[in-house]
Amino acid sequence: MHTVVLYINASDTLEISSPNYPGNYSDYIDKNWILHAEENQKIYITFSSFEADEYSAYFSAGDGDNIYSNQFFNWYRSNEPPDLISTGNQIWLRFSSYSIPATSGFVLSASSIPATENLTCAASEFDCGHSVCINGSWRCDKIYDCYDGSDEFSCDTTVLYINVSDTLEISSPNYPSNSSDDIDKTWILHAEENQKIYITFSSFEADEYSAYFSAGDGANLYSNQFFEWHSYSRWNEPPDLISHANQIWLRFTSYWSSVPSRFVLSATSIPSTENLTCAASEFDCGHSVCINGSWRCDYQWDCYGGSDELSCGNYA
Ligand SMILES: [Ca+2]
Ligand SMILES: [Ca+2]
Repeated sequence: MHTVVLYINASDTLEISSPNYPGNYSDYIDKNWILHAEENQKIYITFSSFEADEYSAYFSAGDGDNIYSNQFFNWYRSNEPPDLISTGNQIWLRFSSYSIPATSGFVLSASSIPATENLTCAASEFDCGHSVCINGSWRCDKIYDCYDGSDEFSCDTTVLYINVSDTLEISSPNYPSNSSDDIDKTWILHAEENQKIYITFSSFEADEYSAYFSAGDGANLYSNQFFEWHSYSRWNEPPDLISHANQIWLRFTSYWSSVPSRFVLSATSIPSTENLTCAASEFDCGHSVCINGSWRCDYQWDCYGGSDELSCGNYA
């Protein structure tokens, strides 16, 4: 690893380019820059050129002077990267290549700006957070542009309402056929006040590499997650679930369509006073999730967070 440390005076701009620019960068580069501005300044990065093959190079950045810590950006598309702005007065940049390239790499400018300045995304842009604004047309294009992937979140979402005591049936896309290999589908279920949502699977088939199912409380996808299912040999036996309040989100992703990846579940609105109590033969994952007791301490994570594999002595 080759690291260059640079200092930028207030209002100054430095130009940084990939090794050998404008010639092609070579393979197996791992070059880092750590930029320091003065107190009460931030560092503003803007690219004037970026040509990197997605399979041959990778650009990343983060706050502070610890490479790999506080990362907020990565880029491996061969199109124009957005402007970046540090949170404090230090930023690290990294450019690595890992195969024979046919492209020239990048040129960027790093400017020291007052810490009071921020980037605000335009209406035509998507806000990745951390003052990173991408082209709005890159939202839901099945390519992850934001570091946290948020530009691809909630692109295929169905919102459903369940009346008191009613049951809805939800199945994977194309059921009973297998899901295609690029599904990322979410459902947000709402019950009435003082109700909860009870989920029970009547069918679940998937290979551990072909699909992933997760669930959480509330209507904010990816928040308050309490369940995931991708166990090695247990695809057909997910436990029942119950929400804490009157909303739950469910997510199903499918990566590989040549093996079965499909399910059917029922979602029922039940009084909020009801709970699941695990039987003596079951292990209690918490949050009313009860798994087969024989799955305790068997080296596979079945509970979300892996509580069934804690205190087993297996990893002592
Ligand atoms: Ca995208
Ligand atoms: Ca287990």
